Amino acid sequence: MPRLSSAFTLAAAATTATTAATAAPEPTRYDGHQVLRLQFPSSTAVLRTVDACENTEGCNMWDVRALTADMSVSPAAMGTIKPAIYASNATTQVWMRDLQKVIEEVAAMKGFGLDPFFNNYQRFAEIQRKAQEIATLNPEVARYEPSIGKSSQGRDIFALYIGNANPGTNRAVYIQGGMHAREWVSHTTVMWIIDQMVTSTDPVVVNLLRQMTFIFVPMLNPDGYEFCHTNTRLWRKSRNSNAGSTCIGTDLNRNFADHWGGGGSSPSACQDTYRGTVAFDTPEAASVETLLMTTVRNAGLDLIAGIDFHAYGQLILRPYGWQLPNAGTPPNDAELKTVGDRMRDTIRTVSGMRYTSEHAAELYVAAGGADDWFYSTATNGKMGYTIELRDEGQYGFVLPANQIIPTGTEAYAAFLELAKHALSRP
Ligand code: 0X9
Ligand code: ZN
Repeated sequence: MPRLSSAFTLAAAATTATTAATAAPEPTRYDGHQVLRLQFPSSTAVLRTVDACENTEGCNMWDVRALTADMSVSPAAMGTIKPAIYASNATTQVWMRDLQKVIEEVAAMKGFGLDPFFNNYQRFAEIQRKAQEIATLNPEVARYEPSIGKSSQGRDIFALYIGNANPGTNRAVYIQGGMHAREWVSHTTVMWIIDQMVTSTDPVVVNLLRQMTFIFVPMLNPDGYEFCHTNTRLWRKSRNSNAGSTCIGTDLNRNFADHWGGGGSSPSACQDTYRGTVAFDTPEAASVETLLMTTVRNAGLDLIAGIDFHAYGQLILRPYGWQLPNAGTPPNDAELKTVGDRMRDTIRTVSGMRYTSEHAAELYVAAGGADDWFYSTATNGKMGYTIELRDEGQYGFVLPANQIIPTGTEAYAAFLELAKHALSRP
């Protein structure tokens, strides 16, 4: 199957990526924006149309695959995008006719779980409060770390350490969510995994907590997340200002120090895949570097794996993300594939949902990602994954809150497979 090999950059829709720091905080509306799934006859046709979207105000790339692309298009942008779609011989499915209406409808689709926290998407302060509460209620297994660093707007990036203070081994696993602001189910999933682990009576989980340390950062990009709530639902990046540009933010998943600056990362501050001026020039990504390279190591912990939760697409992605597998795979690709496939199979058993297990670059090449850095550097060649959670595009980034618990439940099962492997691997 043809694969996208050249770099793509998610669109800098004027409404989402070029808002100046000083602009009045008018919430972005998406009235009449259509969300399209395009099916292309060739990968060059995909790239041409992605290009057209990127260069058109009001067009926003949601997802790109080998022969499909999802994008939202404003009524004004349609005049430019339609001819580009026809020229590329793509077939079009309209997944949403009016994104604004969908956002409003979805706001009413709350969950029905016992804990109201997981029945809706909560704001930063509430998620922070909940993380503190979990540590307070479970002092024997959990410790709240108020700040591993501050975001560019000064919010604390909090962490939770879970496991025995006196572990049977010094092995550790790192789990993060919320790097991309609009991928709200990634924040909730990390919180769900924490909540399930600390309350579990399952001997397997109790043993994992006795033997290992788990370090969770549920919200790596608090500024972007809050901005989604107050202004622009589809915001992706962080919220730092950029020297010499009026455009805001960095794609934190292009800001890590593994093949930084390579394919699929943009040098332009106005793009949604802007990589920053140098690796770790964002306080958010730098806080992960300090946590894993200094704090965790100084604590004598041996990091075995890092997982980075995202949405959407239902994918278990393993390294490399910076180069295609035909150009080379990690020396322990067989191990990474075995565990990735196991996570996929577990999800299918637990919820019936279909996830795909593959190399990250098979989705598209994108360098400077956290997963590659977890793999190569933070774990020194052991394990790194990106998990793209629900759904397959039906709601995409605006996944209804009644899917928070089902998504968390399947991801928790997958995570336990990785945790068990991290404990038992030689
Ligand atoms: O592009 C990304 O950062 C991830 N997809 S998302 O739609 N959540 O933005 C995929 C990252 C996969 N990993 C690497 N390419 N390293
Ligand atoms: Zn993401």
